[in-house]
Amino acid sequence: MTPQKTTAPVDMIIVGAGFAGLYQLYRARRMGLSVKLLEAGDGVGGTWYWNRYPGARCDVESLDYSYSFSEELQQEWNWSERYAPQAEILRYINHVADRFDLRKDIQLETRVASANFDDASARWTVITEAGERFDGQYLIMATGCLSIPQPPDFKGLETFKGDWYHSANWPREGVDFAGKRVGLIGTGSSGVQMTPVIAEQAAHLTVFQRTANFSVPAQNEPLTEATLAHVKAHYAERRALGREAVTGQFLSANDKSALEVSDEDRLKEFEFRWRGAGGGFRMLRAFNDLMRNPIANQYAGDFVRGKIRATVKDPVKAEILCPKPDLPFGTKRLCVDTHYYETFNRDNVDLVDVKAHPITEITPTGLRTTQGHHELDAIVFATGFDAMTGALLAMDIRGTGGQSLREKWAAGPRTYLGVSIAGFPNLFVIAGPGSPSVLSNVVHSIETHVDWISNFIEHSRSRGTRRIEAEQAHEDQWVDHVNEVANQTLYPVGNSWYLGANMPGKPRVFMPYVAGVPAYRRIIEGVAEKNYEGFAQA
Ligand code: N01
Repeated sequence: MTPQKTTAPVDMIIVGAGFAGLYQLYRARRMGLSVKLLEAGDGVGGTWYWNRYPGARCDVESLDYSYSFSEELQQEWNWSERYAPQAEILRYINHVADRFDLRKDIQLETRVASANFDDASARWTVITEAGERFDGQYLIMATGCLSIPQPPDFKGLETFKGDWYHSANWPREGVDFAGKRVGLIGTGSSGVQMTPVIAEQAAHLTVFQRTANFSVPAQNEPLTEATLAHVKAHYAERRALGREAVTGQFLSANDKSALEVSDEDRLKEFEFRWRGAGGGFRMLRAFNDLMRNPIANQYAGDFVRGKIRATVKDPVKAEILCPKPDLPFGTKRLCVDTHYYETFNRDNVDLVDVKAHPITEITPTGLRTTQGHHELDAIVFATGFDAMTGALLAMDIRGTGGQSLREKWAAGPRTYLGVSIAGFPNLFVIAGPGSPSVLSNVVHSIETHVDWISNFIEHSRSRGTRRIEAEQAHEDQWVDHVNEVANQTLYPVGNSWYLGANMPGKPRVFMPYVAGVPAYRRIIEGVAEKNYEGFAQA
């Protein structure tokens, strides 16, 4: 690759055109900055551009999982369902790009290979895989937490004569499974969402499950005109409630311990959250100690196991689907489904426990486990992502003195406030490790970060400083704090991608900040009020 000539310098380079990158571009423009946004895909949308698998939809309600920065936008857009499908979310993001005339600063089909900070000029040089060079004062990583798919690493895959797909790299034209025998590997959110849909299309579906995860019903439904009108008339209140909710989405949290109520009342609360008026992540807010107290947590786990056994008619399948005691409820990202467990009552759906009988190889005609061979026409991998750090470490990012981010993060990610990295001046990460990020309504967290970063840059420029850099001591304290609060919860017990446990060889560090959105916002606002304490500004 021969580096090409540098394009005209800009104030800000943004990497990624998902929810985060687009809002950062909007804010930077309003601050009068010149901006270039680089995006690997040939369209905007980030996660919602790539993840087009059947059944893909958000698991945070669309009325919350949407931008709040523009009153006009939230008044004019009509979500069709409580949890909008992928295609609708992608239409929304495209609408935002058009409505705010963002496309003129976006360069598509441009994957960043490296970024180098120059100490003398306090500027970043970004080089793309095609060898194009960009020069910017600020570098904003809006690269997403779940954007680098875990490649399927199965012996014999190259010999398979059928077609295979990864959930995060789905053919744009869709896939017709009619008449096919389909194998699905992976039962996280992606696998759980696509199972009922593929089961309806395919002649036969075999789900290969390694770890039984907890899934709760979404209770998805169409949004009526009356509901939309009501929400729009009170949108400011809804957003304000979201800001004060632990996850950035109001889910009527119950501030009681699961241990302080009677068995009957506990069951009533769980039932309420499982059924129509509840649904989705409301279950996690049923009691205030589900993620802290192992007994409270077990009550929730037992409740869901009871539901699985009551739903799945075949007791052998039901037991395989029941999460085991070594996985506390909610410590792997809770799945939110529509008829997932019911699907295993269909005649054309089988379930294979690949923890008990591991996959040994993919063959030309299917897949072999230690127990036998399964004939398949197509294989779907819903095997997840190199989460939170994958996209950042896929690039060769070098800060002061040429230090490499890959080396700095060799033992796990280290940030100050989840937004900045000591030794990497003028670089900000949106909704990255060390922030509430994936434990929250991420669109809310994105807006919080973009607003905070933008205000900081405005503040710095108004004072004539050119360089912003997190101080090492403050970063160390933040990392300790993130670990300390995580260790007060049950989260680190689950072998989840939150910990990097899904990637062979990845360091096990609990990456998101668990103290919740309001607590986090108060911390970063406090830092700003103290002239951005913990940052060197020169
Ligand atoms: O990935 P995952 P995902 N052999 O890592 C299994 C977001 N999301 O794409 O648990 C056999 O959760 C693996 O098994 P195990 C959401 O934040 C949101 O489903 O490692 N199995 C697991 O079952 C979510 O959490 C939505 O034992 C193998 C599965 O593959 C995140 O994205 C929708 C295997 C991977 O599950 C990731 O979800 C979709 C192997 N070699 C995703 N390797 C919304 O609803 C892996 N597995 C918004």
